Amino acid sequence: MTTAMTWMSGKLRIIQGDITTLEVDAIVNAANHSLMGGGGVDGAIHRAAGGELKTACQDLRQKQWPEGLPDGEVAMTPGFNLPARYVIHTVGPVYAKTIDKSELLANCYRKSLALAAQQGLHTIAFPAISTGVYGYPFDQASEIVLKVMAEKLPHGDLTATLCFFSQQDMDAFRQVASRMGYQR
Ligand code: AR6
Repeated sequence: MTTAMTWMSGKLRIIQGDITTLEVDAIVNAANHSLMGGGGVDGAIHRAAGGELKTACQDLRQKQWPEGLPDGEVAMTPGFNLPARYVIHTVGPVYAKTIDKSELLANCYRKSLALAAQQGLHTIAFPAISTGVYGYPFDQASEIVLKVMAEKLPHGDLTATLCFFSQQDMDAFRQVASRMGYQR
């Protein structure tokens, strides 16, 4: 894992690594509507958390989201075998060139932060939601993330980590932040 970099008075940090190894209050899962697991970071989180996570997700589906978790919504479970205490599951939008889905992606971040704050948590880590299988252009997604963090982090008690799976993504994010004028 490379050294972390921070913005926003240390409240936003970025690292390169595997989100399933992070000892934070909550990690965010880039899930799908079914909440039943999948590939990418979703698959990694389910594997690392163990089978109890799927049972907890089935329970959420039955009791709260019988039609599936909509885009931009969030739902929380324990972290089970993960070092993180909780998993906040969210569904990023599938990218479409002709439809502006930026608010849906922003909502994944906004609502995760709000839920974490509401639960009294202090540390939360996000993967790069929607930028894998769901095809959201990485730079556009990064701009959205930075705007939400700049809007929300100053007002609360939360420290957010953006966990990038590749060094290339981490470098690209850093460039977007500098282009947008964020000072480290
Ligand atoms: N730690 C951190 N980041 C990771 C990890 C990991 N262990 N594994 C992958 N990534 P994706 P999406 C990065 O495709 O685009 C699933 O099948 C990855 O490199 O996981 O929101 C779900 O079930 C990329 O940068 O999520 C949905 O069906 C980022 O995580 C669908 O994929 C997101 O890539 C969701 O697609």
